[in-house]
Amino acid sequence: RDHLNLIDPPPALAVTHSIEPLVDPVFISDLHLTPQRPATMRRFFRFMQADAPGHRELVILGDLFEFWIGDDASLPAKPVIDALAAASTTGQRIFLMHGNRDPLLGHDFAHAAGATLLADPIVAEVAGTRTLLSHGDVWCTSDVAYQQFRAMARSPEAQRGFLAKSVDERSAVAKNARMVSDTEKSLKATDIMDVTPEAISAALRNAGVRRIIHGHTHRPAAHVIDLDGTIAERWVLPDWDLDDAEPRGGYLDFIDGHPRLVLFDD
Ligand code: LP5
Ligand code: MN
Repeated sequence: RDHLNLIDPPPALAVTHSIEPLVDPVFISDLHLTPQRPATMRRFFRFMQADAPGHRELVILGDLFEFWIGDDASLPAKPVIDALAAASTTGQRIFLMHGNRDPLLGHDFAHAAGATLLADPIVAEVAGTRTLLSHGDVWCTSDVAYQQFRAMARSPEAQRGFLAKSVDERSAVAKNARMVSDTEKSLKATDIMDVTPEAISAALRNAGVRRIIHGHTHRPAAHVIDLDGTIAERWVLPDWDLDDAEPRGGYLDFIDGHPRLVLFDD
């Protein structure tokens, strides 16, 4: 295994940049799965049994886990990996994008789960429409401190360095980073933690598409945008927390080619 880790590309480089059309996908993101949130865990397993199987593809747009410190420390996630692997065995295609909490999800995880790691952002044909998919954090361009952290966390060199540390050491660093992040967020104005209209317009123009689907901001919505006199859409996925005082979660799928945002009411 140690030998494999030396020759595997770091997660930042292990991603796929182009995929076959998604015919009837369901999208989720920001589940932040951890044994510390058992109701959220249970809802994920129920989703995998009851909601996901009706779809040809499952697309996870980042932050599946509360945090991920490397595939060699994946034991606590075994039930999650098994649920994904079971779905992929039935023929469902599973796609996984990195989030800011789990940029270290790697080849071993993807292989065990039967999933394909996606570049962020990526353009794909989704239910008949060319669509730009992203976790969404890259478009939070007003959050300068975060963008600096992001550049570091996504760099192959920093990832190699972090993965070379012991599991205990990585775990301590990650827990500390989570605490720092929660403190910093409480001090930031909420609007700097959203995507900026400039970044979204530029991304749409760049990709030559009129539809975006992303997560990260935890502000589920369907936005209509005026892009150079044409109409574009931005669909935002909800985060999941069924253990919170305000339980929430949900997914996005398609009815006759039209996106539909489903928010859990239980
Ligand atoms: O995650 P969330 O929702 O709290 O807030 C995010 C931004 N914060 C982060 C930090 C993550 O939570 C930390 C996760 C740990 C992952 C472990 C593996 C990583 C390995 C990297 C390998 C090289 O993403 C937050 C945004 C918010 O979204 C809204 O967009 O505002 O940004 C910050 O809080 C960033 C801070 O301003 C500065 C950075 C804090 C971390 C500093 C710790 C240094 C140790 C880093 C080593 C891992
Ligand atoms: Mn996120």
